Amino acid sequence: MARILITSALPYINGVKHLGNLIGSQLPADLFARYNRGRGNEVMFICATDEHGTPAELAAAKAGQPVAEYCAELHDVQADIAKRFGLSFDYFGRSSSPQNHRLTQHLAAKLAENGLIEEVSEKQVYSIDDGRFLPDRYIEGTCPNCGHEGARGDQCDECTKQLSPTDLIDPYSTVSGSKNLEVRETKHLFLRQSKLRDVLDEWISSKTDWPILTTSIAKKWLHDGDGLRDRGITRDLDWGVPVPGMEGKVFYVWFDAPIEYIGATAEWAEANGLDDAAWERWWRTDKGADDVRYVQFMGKDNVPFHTLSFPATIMGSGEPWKLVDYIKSFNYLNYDGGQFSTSKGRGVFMDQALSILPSDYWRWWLLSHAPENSDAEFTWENFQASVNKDLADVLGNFASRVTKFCRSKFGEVVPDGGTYGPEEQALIDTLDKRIKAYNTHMDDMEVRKAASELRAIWVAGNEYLQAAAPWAKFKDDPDAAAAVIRLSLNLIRLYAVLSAPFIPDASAALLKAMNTDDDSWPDDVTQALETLPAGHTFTVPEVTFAKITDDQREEWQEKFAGKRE
Ligand code: B3M
Ligand code: ZN
Repeated sequence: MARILITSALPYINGVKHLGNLIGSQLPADLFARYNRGRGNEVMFICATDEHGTPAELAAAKAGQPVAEYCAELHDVQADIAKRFGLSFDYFGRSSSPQNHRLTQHLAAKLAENGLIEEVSEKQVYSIDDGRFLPDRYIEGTCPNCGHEGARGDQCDECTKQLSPTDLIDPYSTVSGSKNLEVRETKHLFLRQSKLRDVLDEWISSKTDWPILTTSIAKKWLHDGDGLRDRGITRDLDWGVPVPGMEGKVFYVWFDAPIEYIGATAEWAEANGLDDAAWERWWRTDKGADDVRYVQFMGKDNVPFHTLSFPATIMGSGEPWKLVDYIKSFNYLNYDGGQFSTSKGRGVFMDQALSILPSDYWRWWLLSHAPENSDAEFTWENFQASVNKDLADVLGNFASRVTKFCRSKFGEVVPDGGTYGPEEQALIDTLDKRIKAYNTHMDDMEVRKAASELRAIWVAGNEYLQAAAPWAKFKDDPDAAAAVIRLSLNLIRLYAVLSAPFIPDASAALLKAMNTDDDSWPDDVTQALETLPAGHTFTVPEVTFAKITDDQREEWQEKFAGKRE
């Protein structure tokens, strides 16, 4: 049994996330967690809300709430929606937790001990009217690089140039709109990443099994321009992990957020009444984590921090913390010819998706169209066609035809009689080959290839049923019909087990209809197809997947075209 540690990029606390965020990290991470549990591996699946930084403070201010209250409320909202999407985290933590505060301050102290923290006096924009410094998203102005108005203090979304607040032309405070600003000296801590450039470069170069998307982004940051620069890790903000000895300063959100992967595991231990050893065995190679395989899931824009800054923090601490073994990064999902956008409220958001269809519909479409090697496009036409075909016409139809025919001829019981012939053996051989391919794609986190193999496994059953035609056999040879149905009922159970990582609710419903809790993974197909013996009772499942109608598709296309209400 392997030990698999899985973390998904932490969603920012501000607001409900859209489907593009979901498929970019949490959902594929859940697929991998469920698959590994299904294979009998020990899994620790961690995520949390990313609660610090200007996104949190600005959103709380907009909501007219104290930021701590806002974060507590939105954490619960996001946790509830994640649950309803079947995201099976072992723990969904909060980066504002005491555990993360402790760990962040501890690691910063270790970095300082090892000479990797430097106090730098730098110029920051101060708003006289707001009585505060304006870091990152507290200030906007015209981009000096491309002239885009509304560039942020940390980045211009138009030309993606990394900016500092003092770079902006004609800046204004996003808190009050005031232009009554001045540049003042302020002291900040810098992580001396440049001193770790070579060891990071060597580490990245050793990751020969990583997707090119991941390593190419890391190499770009390591070698472009003046290479990996020292990075400010503190901010003049009130909300965040306080910097010991520096009044009015907190750690930069991207310094503490990845540390929350560890923090949330410590939160999990506390929530389960376990001691530190319970979480340290996942994160400390001197305390049992040396045999752990650690896999991270994220969107490509998060790759730089996960391949450079966070490893720099871990390596620079000089302590035996677990480093990531594999990073699975994703491109973007676009929406109906444009971009999903949280700030512009464009696209389908997780709560809205669940209000119109069960999560399995979304899980299946998003995973089988995951933006792995290139951006992907959500269109309502494609969504309707894929779901209706794959889920309703193939999987759902197979389960319905087999169970209803059996009920009409033999009752709701696995029929006895008949033996398997060459057709059955041919099907078993096909399934054996395809299940082995499915396992390989899942082990390799090749999400689309795995989905395509699973769909082919469903199709194989339908083609077998069509060819075996038990309804025709029954007239002259009921025993032969019984053998086909007995195998097909067992195939429904097998489909439920294999499909669970993708569509957990439908899989559970099919297992329940088959009146079994045997969800053992099919290492031996012949044996797996004998799990439900003759005489085993079952019930005809409800309609597993109702089709999406054209009217529904048109209504939803209209409803989600514009700004989120
Ligand atoms: N909160 C997600 C984002 O950039 C960011 C990920 C943190 S993972 C430690 O949208
Ligand atoms: Zn620009």
